[in-house]
Amino acid sequence: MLVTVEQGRVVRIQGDPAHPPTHGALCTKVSRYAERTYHAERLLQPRKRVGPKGSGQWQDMSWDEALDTVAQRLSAIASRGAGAAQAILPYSYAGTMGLVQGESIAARFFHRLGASRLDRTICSNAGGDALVATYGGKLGMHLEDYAHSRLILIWGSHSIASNLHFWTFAQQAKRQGAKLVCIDPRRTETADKCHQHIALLPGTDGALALGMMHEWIVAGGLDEDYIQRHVNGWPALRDKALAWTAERTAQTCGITAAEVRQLARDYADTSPAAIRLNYGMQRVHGGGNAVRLVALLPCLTGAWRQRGGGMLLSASGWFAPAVDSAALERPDLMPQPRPRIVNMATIGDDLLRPASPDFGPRIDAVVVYNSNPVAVAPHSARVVQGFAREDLFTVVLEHFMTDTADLADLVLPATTQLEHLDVHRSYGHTYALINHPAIDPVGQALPNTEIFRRLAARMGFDEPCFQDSDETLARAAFKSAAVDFDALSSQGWVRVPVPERPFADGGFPTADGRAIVDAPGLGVPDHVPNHESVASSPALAARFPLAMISPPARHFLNSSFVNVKSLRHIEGEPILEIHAGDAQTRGIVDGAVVDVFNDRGRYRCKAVVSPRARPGVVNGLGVWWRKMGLNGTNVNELTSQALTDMGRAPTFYDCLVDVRPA
Ligand SMILES: Nc1nc2c(c(=O)[nH]1)N[C@H]1C(S)=C(S)[C@@H](COP(=O)(O)OP(=O)(O)OC[C@H]3O[C@@H](n4cnc5c(=O)[nH]c(N)nc54)[C@H](O)[C@@H]3O)O[C@H]1N2
Ligand SMILES: Nc1nc2c(c(=O)[nH]1)N[C@H]1C(S)=C(S)[C@@H](COP(=O)(O)OP(=O)(O)OC[C@H]3O[C@@H](n4cnc5c(=O)[nH]c(N)nc54)[C@H](O)[C@@H]3O)O[C@H]1N2
Ligand SMILES: [Mo]
Repeated sequence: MLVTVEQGRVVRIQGDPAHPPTHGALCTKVSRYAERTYHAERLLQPRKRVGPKGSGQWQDMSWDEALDTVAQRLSAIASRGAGAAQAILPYSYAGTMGLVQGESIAARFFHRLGASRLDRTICSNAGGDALVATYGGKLGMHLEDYAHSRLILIWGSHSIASNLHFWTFAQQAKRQGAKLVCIDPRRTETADKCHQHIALLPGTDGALALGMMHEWIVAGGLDEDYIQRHVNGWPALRDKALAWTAERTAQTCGITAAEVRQLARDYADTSPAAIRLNYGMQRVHGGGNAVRLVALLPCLTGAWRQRGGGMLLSASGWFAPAVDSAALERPDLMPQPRPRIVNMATIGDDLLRPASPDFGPRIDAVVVYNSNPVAVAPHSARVVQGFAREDLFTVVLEHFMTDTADLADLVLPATTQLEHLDVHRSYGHTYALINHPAIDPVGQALPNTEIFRRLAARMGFDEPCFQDSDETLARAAFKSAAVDFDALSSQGWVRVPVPERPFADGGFPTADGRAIVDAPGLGVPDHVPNHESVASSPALAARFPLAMISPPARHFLNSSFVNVKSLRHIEGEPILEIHAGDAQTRGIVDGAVVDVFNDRGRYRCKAVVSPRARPGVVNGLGVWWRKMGLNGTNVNELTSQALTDMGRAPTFYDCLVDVRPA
C-alpha cells in the first residue's frame, strides 16, 4: 500500500505497482482505508460503561485510569489461587493479521499471567489440518504459476471478492486459452466470469472428488507412476471411490452425472491443471475430509508434475521456517501445568459454562482485541447472552463501537495499519511484508502492543521482554536467515523461498515423502455429509428444508468495513438470496422483508430473488453488524456451534433454515 500524506493527513491510498503479487491493485475495501481511519465514529479515548451492560451509556476516562482498572480487575482474579488466572480469556483473531500487533506482547502478557489459551479455529482450521494430514504441511502452488495453467478449478472460492490477487493470474491464464470452472453453491460474480459453474449442494465437495476418482478408475486418467512413487495408501481409497458412480455422485451433490464426468475428464485430460481451493468449502461438518480428498486429486493425476499444475489452499507453510513465533509469543512464560485451552468457535457456550472439574474455572474476564466475536462467532444468541453477563469483566481494544464493544465494561482505542508498525505473512502469496506507520495515532489511540506493554508494567511483570519496542518485535518476527529485516524495511517486501514445481517429483514433507491417504488416527478420507442435512438429520430437514450458506458480502471484510458508509451504500442492506422456485412456494417476492429462522433464532433481512441462489440453498451474505440488522441480529443468529470433523472449527455453512415473509 502506498500512502500519500500531506500535512500529517492521509490524502491518498494506492496499491504499489512494484509489488509482484498484487501489482498495484487494491481491493475496493482497502482503497477506502482513509475513510475508515478518519471515520467520525472512530474511538479516540478510553471509555467505561456507566449504565447496565449494553445500555450504551459511556463515560470517557484517561489512559491511566483505564489501565489501572484493568490491571486491578485482572490481578484480583489471578490472585485467587493457583490456576485462577485461567478465568481470564484473551479473544483475538483477524482484525489485523500482523505479527507485531497480533500475538506478540499480547501473547507474552497472557502467557505470563497464566490466562486460558485461545484455540484460534474460527476460519481455516479444518482445511489447514487436512492439508497437514495429506501433504505434511500447509503448502501449495506458487500463486504466480496459475498464469501457466490450462484449466483452473476455482473451488469454494469467490476470488473476485476475497482473493483478488489470485484472480489476476487466473485472468491471465484465461486470456491464453485456459478454461475456468467455478465449483460453488452460489453463482458468484466469480462464477459469472468462469466458463462453467458447477452449483453443488453445500458440504458435498468430498463426494464430488470421489466421483472424479471413480471416473479415472473406470475410464482412465490416473498417473500410476506418480501414485506408485509419491502416494501412500491409494488402494484403500480406490476401493471407496469405486462406489462413487457418476450417478450416485450427482445425486449427492445435486448436479448432473454429465457434469461429474465432464469435470473428471477435463481435469485428467488437460495439462497443466490447477485447483484454487479456498476456505468456503471447509466451513461444514465434513470440511476436513473434503479438503483431504480434493488435495489428493493432483496427486492421482500427477498434475503436480507441471508448472501451473497442482493445488493451493494455504501457502502459510512456506512461511513456517521463516516466522519465529516462539520469540514473539514466548510460550516459555506460561506456568506449569499449562493453562487450559478454550475454543473460540464455542465462545457462546463457554461464557455460559459454570466452573467444573472438566472445564475448570468459569470465565470471569475476557480481553478482546482484533476481533468482533458478538458479530462473527456462531450462534449469536448464546454469544450475546454470554457477553451480557453482568458479572463478566470485558475489555475491548477497538477502532469502533462494534457489537462486541457495546457489551464491554471498558473500551480502549487502538491504532490502525496507517498508524502503527507491523510485519506480515501473506494470505495466499509468498511475500513477507512490512507496514510502516504513515501518520501519528488518531486521537489518543495506542497500538495493541503499547496497551499490553503498559498493562504488563502495572501488573508487575518485570521481564525485560515486556519492554521490547515495536521495532524490536518486528525484527524478531522473521528469522534473519529467511527474511533480511533491513531489505524488508527498505523495499517493503521480501519473497520467502519456494521451490519451483514443489512436488513435481514428490517430496512432500511427510515421514516418507509421499502424500498421505490413510492418515494415522484419521483413516481413509470419505464423504462426510453436513450435520444439518437430509442424510444426517431428516427430521430437522423436514422442518427447515433450506440449506443456508453465509459467505461475506463483497465489500465487507468479515465484520470490518460494515460501518464505512461508501462501502455500506454499495451493499445496501442485509440480504438473503433465494431461488425463484423456493421464493414462489413461500409467497416471497423480490425485495420483500423476510424472516429466516431455525431453532436457534430468527434473522430478519431483505429477500433478493436471484439466480445467484440455487434451488434448496439460500445465501445470507455476511457479516453485518447486528445493530444494523432489521431486527438487531445478523446471519450468525442462525449458525451453529457444532464443530468440523477436523480442526475443531465452526460449521458456518452447515445450517438448515426456513424463510417466510415477515
Ligand atoms: N471481500 C472480502 N474478502 C475477504 C474476506 C471478506 O470477508 N470479504 N475475508 C478474508 C478471510 S478472513 C478469509 S478466511 C477469506 C475467505 O475467502 P474464501 O476462502 O474464498 O471463503 P468464503 O468467502 O467463505 O467462501 C468462498 C465461496 O465458497 C462458497 N461455498 C460455501 N459453501 C461451500 C461448499 O460447501 N462447497 C463449495 N465448493 N463452495 C462453498 C461460497 O458460496 C463462496 O462463494 O477471504 C478473505 N478475503
Ligand atoms: N456467518 C459467517 N461468520 C463468519 C464468517 C463467514 O464467512 N460467515 N467468516 C469467518 C472468518 S473466515 C473469520 S476470519 C472470522 C473473522 O472474525 P474477526 O477476526 O472478528 O474479524 P472482523 O469481523 O474483521 O473483526 C475484527 C475487528 O478487529 C478490529 N481491528 C482491526 N485492526 C485492529 C488493531 O490493530 N487493533 C485492534 N485492537 N483492533 C483491530 C476491527 O475494527 C474489527 O472490528 O469471522 C468468521 N465468521
Ligand atoms: Mo478468515
